[in-house]
Amino acid sequence: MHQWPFSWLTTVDVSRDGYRAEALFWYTTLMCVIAFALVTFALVYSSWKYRARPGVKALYTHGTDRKSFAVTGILAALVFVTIDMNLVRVSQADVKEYTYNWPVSPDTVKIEVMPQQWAWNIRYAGPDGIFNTADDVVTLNEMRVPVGRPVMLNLKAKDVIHSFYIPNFRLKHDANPGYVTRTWFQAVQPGNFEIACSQMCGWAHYQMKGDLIVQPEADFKRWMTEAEGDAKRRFDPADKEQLWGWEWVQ
Ligand SMILES: [Cu+2]
Repeated sequence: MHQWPFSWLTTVDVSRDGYRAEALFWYTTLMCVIAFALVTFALVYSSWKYRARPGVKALYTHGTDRKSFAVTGILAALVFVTIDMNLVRVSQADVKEYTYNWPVSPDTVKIEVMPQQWAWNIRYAGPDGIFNTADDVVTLNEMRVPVGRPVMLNLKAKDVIHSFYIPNFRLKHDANPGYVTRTWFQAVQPGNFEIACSQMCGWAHYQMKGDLIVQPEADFKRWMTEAEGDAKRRFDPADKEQLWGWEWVQ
């Protein structure tokens, strides 16, 4: 976990990979601040330097001469190479090392998430390791994960487009009706964190909140064992609605 100079302005980052988004965000922000300061300075300075004075006429230009074109071109190229290209370079590394680098270790926690207007349905495979069976552990607006283990999500919306957002992990991922999207994260410290929907999905969009509870391994195991017992008791073969899960997409 890295801390950035302005991290106190935002929620605490408790993820293994959140620093990637942080780096892109703060780099972009810093560069915009610098560019804004330079442009403002140039504007104020030029207004003062080329102003009308007694005996001197104000200088006006539309910047259509060769020299102005050259200066503008060089500055634009400089901005493009130092800011945009660098962002592409850094984010390409993130894509390679994180975004599509799906966790493959056997201790990966797999969770299916089906948001709907306006709640989060959460599903674990249960003891058989297969999704959409009677022993699945299903919760509402509550996702529990162990600290220090990769968590992989399969997302699919029930009705409209939603977006799974966990600010403390710098992670946002769309959930669409009709097909499965995937993402993953890993927590580095325990605690209770917010799950929010970051896609305007109807009038109660703002109420669409869930809890992400990150627990020490032993606590998580204890909860899971208990939940698996409950799952068996609660399953009602007559209720077809409850099997809303799908075959896991790795
Ligand atoms: Cu939503």
